[in-house]
Amino acid sequence: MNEIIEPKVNVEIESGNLKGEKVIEITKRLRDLENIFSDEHIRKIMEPNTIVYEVQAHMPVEEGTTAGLFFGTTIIHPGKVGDEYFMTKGHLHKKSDRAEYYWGIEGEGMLLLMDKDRNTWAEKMHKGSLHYIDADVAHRTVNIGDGKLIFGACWPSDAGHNYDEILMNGFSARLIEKDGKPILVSEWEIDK
Ligand code: M6P
Ligand code: ZN
Repeated sequence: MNEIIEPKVNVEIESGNLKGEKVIEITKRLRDLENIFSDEHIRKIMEPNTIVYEVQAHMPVEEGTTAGLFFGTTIIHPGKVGDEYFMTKGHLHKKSDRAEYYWGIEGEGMLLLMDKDRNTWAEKMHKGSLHYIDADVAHRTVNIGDGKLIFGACWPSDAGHNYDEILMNGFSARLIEKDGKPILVSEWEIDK
């Protein structure tokens, strides 16, 4: 039968907000982000319910399904733990040959990328910036602005998340604020 139907899900282009079927929502608060920021002592004395970031994802197939795609929007709130900007946990993909796209929707940010040899670099994110994240490159997003950082993402449904490597060894560099500006500092340069 020929049928014309409404879309099952909508993305508000200006905000990235997703509404409709099969959209999941995740909120990460300071209390969920143990050992992510450099200064655990400061994180622990901050209000644990503070929202650091929120993720919405349209997951039309079950996670792990081959040949499907997921589409997400992430909002990182402005803030810092000490002099380190609010950021995502960061991950590699469980399937190390799966790539991903990110694009900037609102705000000012940085995409922190780290290759297999632990070389870390940062790409500026802003409205309209497009980022192709190569397979096997660890990725984390950082809000360096005064307002929300909102970005979109699209990744294969069988990519999966590997958080262990980052939790254990971190990225080899961190984005911190110095004299009111973001700088990328190597892990060994940060005094604890
Ligand atoms: C993007 C995608 C998601 C990821 C989210 C938050 O939306 O890459 O897969 O979950 O950012 O990042 P993380 O999982 O590292 O906290
Ligand atoms: Zn990813």
